Amino acid sequence: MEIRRLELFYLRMKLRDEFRTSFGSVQERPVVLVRVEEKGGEEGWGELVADHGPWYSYETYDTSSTIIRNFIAPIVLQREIQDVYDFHAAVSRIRGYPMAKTAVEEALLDLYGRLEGKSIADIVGGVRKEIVSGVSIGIKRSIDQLVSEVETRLEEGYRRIKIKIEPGHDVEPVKAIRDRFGDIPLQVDANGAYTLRDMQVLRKLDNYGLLMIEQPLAWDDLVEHSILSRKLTTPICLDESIKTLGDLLVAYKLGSCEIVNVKPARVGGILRAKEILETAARLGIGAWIGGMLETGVGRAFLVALASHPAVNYPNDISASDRYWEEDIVEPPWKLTSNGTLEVPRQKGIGVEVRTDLIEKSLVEKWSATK
Ligand code: OSB
Ligand code: MG
Repeated sequence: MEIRRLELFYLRMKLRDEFRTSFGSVQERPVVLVRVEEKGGEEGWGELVADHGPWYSYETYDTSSTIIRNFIAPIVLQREIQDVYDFHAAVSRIRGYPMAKTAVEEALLDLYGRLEGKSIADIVGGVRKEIVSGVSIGIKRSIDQLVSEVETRLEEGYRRIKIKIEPGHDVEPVKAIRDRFGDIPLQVDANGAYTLRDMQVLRKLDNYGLLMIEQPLAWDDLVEHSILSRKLTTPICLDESIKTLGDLLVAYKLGSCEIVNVKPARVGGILRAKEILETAARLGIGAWIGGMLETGVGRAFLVALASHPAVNYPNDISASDRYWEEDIVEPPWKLTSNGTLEVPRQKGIGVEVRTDLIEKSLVEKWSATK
């Protein structure tokens, strides 16, 4: 693949509702889309999911897009990238910045798929026709508001509910949801907000038959999670703590988690995510695909990964209208009557990128040519 142009589109997209986690709140997401174009004119699209601030990880849309501009784009434009494995080898000199690498890798994969007539699901070894869609619900102003949102999402057909928790907002909301909706598939995500000193609360949460507790302890910890995991019956799922395949192997040896939330942007790419899925399956670790409030572009890659046979829990991949008034892809991602999303089999990401809508939210554009 001879890439002749790499472009970044900086957009500002308003979320339909505020999304609050233990590490902060988002109302408007800075979206950076990557477009690559090869010498024959074919294109590929990817998405940078880094947020305004270094809260979920150290990456921000600003620092990571600078890494793309100054270091990744020159690599892609100056040497011939044979395939996406070649891209990974070439960018391995850059330490860290998995979100920046993922954004460009996605664009190259989409391009490769379009050139070869393969879907992203084909490329990652996906086998399912549809994937199970769960929904992630942020921290609300009141328990009533939360319960009413859960009701709406269940009516829409979502197959599993995840709520965000933090100290002071944990047992009470879980109890309220159980009291109102009974034994629905329910899990919680703390984004690292607790410590082992919070055992009392964590033990209480353990009594609610949750599918899992996601990232209860520090974002970079594996040891304390292994201690906690021995004290709880609810499975521990790790998100932030698993940044590489090596982390997953250490977590396995230590017994830090029973389940892993696989996000391509956190582990440095779609192919890295595929490796982690395959290893999780081999080790008997449960797996599902997480999200980062993606637009329809990033969502396409999540759907493709979720069609992998190693995925055995519902995913944080909701329909476009859960976050966006108007998504930037056609067709937008739609929930089926089964609470699933269909896996496209057309070449590349399988949805059209609406450049007219990109223009509407565009703040800045950057491009580099060979
Ligand atoms: O921890 O899974 C998380 C969103 C932004 C940052 C971190 C997380 C999330 C979500 C939302 O939970 C998942 C989604 O619907 O995209
Ligand atoms: Mg999480």
